[in-house]
Amino acid sequence: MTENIHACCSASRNQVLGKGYIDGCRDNKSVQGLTGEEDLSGMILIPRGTFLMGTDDKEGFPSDGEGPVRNVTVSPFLLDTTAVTNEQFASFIEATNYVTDAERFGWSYVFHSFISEETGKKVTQVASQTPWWWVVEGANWRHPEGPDSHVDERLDHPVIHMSWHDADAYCRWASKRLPTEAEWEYAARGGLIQKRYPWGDELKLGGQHQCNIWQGKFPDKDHASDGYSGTAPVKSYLPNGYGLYNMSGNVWEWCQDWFTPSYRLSAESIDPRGPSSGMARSMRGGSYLCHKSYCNRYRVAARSKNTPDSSSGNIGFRCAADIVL
Ligand SMILES: [Ca+2]
Repeated sequence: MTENIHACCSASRNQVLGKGYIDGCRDNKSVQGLTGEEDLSGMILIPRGTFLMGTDDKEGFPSDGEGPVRNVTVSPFLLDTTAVTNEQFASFIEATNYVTDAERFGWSYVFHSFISEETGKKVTQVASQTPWWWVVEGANWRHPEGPDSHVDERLDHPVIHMSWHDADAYCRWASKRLPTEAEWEYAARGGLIQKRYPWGDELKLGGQHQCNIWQGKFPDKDHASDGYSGTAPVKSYLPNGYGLYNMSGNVWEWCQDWFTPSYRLSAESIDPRGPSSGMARSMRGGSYLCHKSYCNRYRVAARSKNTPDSSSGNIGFRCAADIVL
């Protein structure tokens, strides 16, 4: 698989078009181990190790910079066992009165099928390359589908509509940091070697879904046979070998690194931290919108990116931390 269809993952703030563009798209048929015990802060020790990072999988996207497979050594660190939840993020807001980028801009991208009829009537703009992302005024972490929605019933779901700035601010408040891409991938693999997913090479195990992605024809109908349309609680499905939940699917997770497809070719082999500058930050893990027919970036080696001020209803994060000796 060599086609780069990056834009499906999420949209950037600078990709807004008039909503009338949607009508022109509706007829487009091509749119288609050794782990520490979890500590009191919900983190777990990921041990030092050298692993085979990246993939040359035929299902991968070489133009994303997934390959070549190379040896990378990662120092021990702590990682949240789950994505940061709405409940956790609410504590941060209560303590700091932080204003997220979605609130500052006054809008965020919401997937079209989750928008109420009332809110939809007010939508006038969509993302240019991904018209299923509608610009919803008043959409933010607390109101994920717009002003007439609320997270009250989803406190154990991952917080969404997170920009990289928001994720970084939360991490700093919590005396943590975002994981590097190398840390994220090493942890996601859960001790397995060059497997496609955190649990192995097959998408289902014994016919059972292992993650929250899309089933059906994207972007029209999600059959949600994995149990969820939209986000799932952060401890849904079985954890991987390191005790980490939902490293595939559910929500994209911001990483610390700036993104370039070529960095891997010159990266150091011990604790690579990404390029020194860039236009977009890396994201990992895929989301509830990913589907094999369109964007199979719920593989552990898959990569995506977005500008650090962008947010949408499928972007969250989890925190890492250094080990203090
Ligand atoms: Ca699903």
